[in-house]
Amino acid sequence: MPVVNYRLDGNVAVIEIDHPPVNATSIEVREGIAVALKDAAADPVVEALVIAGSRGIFIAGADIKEISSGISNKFPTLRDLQAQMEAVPKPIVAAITGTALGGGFEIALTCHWRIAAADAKVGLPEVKLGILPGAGGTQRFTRLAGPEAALEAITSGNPIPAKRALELGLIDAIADDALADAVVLARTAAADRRPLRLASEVDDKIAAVDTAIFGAFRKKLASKARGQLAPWKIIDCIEAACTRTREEAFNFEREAFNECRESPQRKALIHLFFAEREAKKVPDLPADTRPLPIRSAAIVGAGTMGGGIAMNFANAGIPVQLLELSQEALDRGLGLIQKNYAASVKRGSLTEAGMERALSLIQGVTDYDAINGADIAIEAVFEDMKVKKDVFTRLDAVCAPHAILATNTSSLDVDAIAAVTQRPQSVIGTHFFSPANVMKLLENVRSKHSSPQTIATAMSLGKLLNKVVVLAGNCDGFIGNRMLQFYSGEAEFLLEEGATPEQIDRVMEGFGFAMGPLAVRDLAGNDVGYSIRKARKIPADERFSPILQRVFEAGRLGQKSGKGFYRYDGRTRISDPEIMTLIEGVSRDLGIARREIPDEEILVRLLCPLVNEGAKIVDEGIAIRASDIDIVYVNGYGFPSYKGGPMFWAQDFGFDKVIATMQKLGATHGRRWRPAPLLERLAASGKGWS
Ligand code: T1G
Repeated sequence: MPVVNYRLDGNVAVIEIDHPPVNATSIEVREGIAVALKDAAADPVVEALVIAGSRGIFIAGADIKEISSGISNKFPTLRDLQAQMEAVPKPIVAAITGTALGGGFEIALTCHWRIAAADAKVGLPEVKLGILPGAGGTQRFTRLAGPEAALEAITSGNPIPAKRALELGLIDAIADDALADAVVLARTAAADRRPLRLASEVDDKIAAVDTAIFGAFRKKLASKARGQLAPWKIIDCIEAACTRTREEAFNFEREAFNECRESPQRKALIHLFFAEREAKKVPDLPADTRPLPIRSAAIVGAGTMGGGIAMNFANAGIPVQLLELSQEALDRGLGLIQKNYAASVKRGSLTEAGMERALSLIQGVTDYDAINGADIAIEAVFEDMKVKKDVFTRLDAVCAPHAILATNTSSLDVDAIAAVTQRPQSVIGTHFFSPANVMKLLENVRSKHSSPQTIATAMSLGKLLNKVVVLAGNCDGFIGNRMLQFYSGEAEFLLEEGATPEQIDRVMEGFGFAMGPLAVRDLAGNDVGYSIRKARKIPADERFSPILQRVFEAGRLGQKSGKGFYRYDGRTRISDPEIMTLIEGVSRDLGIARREIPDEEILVRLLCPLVNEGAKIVDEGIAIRASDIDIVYVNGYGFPSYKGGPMFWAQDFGFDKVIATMQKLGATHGRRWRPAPLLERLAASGKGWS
């Protein structure tokens, strides 16, 4: 099947890309466009051209697989096509439907004019892949829309709705039928001999730019883009568009693109791009499994988690009931939801109308009978098995027979919860991360009873609620929290041996974590951490450090009590000599001679246990694939995305080095810390995770 179709509509040549699923510009597509452009340029009948995409999408960009393989560099590259387009002495109009992203939008920007459907979106998301627009995108976008708009749009990589694109001058019109209108515009431009408008020659928005905006933007981006390469290179390219000659600036972008493409960050982010899509796939579900449509939801528990989960459904336009037995608790929960929305409106990320619409979809109720119409009921009550079993007994009695009953538990046994119902096949874990209305990760947990439809429905919440979904098997801590106990446990062992909270957190934040493990402890609450720790069953030959218990018993609960592993002024952490007295007391009680611990040792001893437990989780089938674990850690635990996740990091670091580290830790900490058999098998075979 040809991936590029060519036809004449009167004197207009229509070049239509037809390369499922998203019309990515693979080598075949690029070759097809090159031939079509040549034919159209040479054909005297053809007086104008239109470029369009089939199946409701323009072009989603370069073929990402080709960036990794290097085929995107093969002639004709996107830049070769653009040179060919700019040499055609006939009007070329882009008909944009669906999405025009990355190289796709760069092709559209090289056309003389652009017409988009009202619901179309354009954008340059390359930064999300650790690269930057490599086909003139930083230049043409800046020339048409100005540097301020370019800085925001290209460093965020977010899609731009057609209406906003029109306001910015990135497209020329919005049409009900973009293709038909593009043909008319092309034909008219030819008939009127309209001067051909090349974005690469437009310069009114790059003249006399106050270059101070670039320094200011770098300052604004400092914390968000910490440790990354592409965002900073993008700013440099946009600055070049405003301060260098056209040729110099285009060449500057090319060099910057090549530098980003060769970086390990591009490999890590493209790994995550495909991993996120793989994670949605559950191989053992029958191919004909269809998710249950979710037209309404009920959330039991109006605390922080329950309220956040309810907001997800309201934001997706799905009516949701929030159940609390006490009116006072319900009012508190609804008040918190209102406050969260108001904060978004204040930040400008939500309109007043949007807030009103979302709030109108959330109904507070205090009676279980009120939720008998929900398609899914999600329990988000106190993390106690008895309480959860009571809730599920009641849900089972009142909810519609088809309804899915989900628990938001972060580590309790989903099989045990399902067992109290008459419908265990409809029970599943849907572990949201706090704050649930912000965090992208949804860790679904299948019980041994969960039916294929129940699993498929939970996985469909990803698209429905704009979440990144992963499916875990049922075990203590599922994927994320099961691994976390080794990461935070090792942090405390390092404190016993001589490290300080400041050093450990500095090392891990320097690696790229949003927060170091001790700062996270203080954020989550050391009372919460200690109660989870007390519930954990560990082998007799193992121990946890007593540090967490002592911190808890000293009333150092973390941010909520003003001190934990640090003292707090609001959310600002301040070193506290008292905590070192406590830690040194533990070292003394254990007879450990404290020593200087190198940063590198801290980094390796914290990451390897994560990887090791992750390998066991894959080996046991709790995670379907290693890349799912990367998705969990990047989207739920602040692991730096540009490092690809713990399992991706380990392949680069070396399985043999992970094994050596775990042999050492296993010798002192006990059986569960010894090297995972899967790691040893892979190291022996020289293979990667998959
Ligand atoms: N290349 C290859 N495969 C792609 C792809 C791409 N650009 N985009 C999507 N796919 C696959 C994806 O892996 C999945 O495969 C299927 O298509 C459906 O994707 C020079 C160099 C377009 C908004 O970053 O944002 O241009 O799992 O599940 O939810 O400057 O896909 O079915 O086997 O995401 O409807 C820049 C990336 C590239 C856009 C559609 N472009 N794609 O979302 O479907 S770099 C991007 C998306 C570049 C130039 C540079 C989304 C979408 P499978 P999906 P969706």
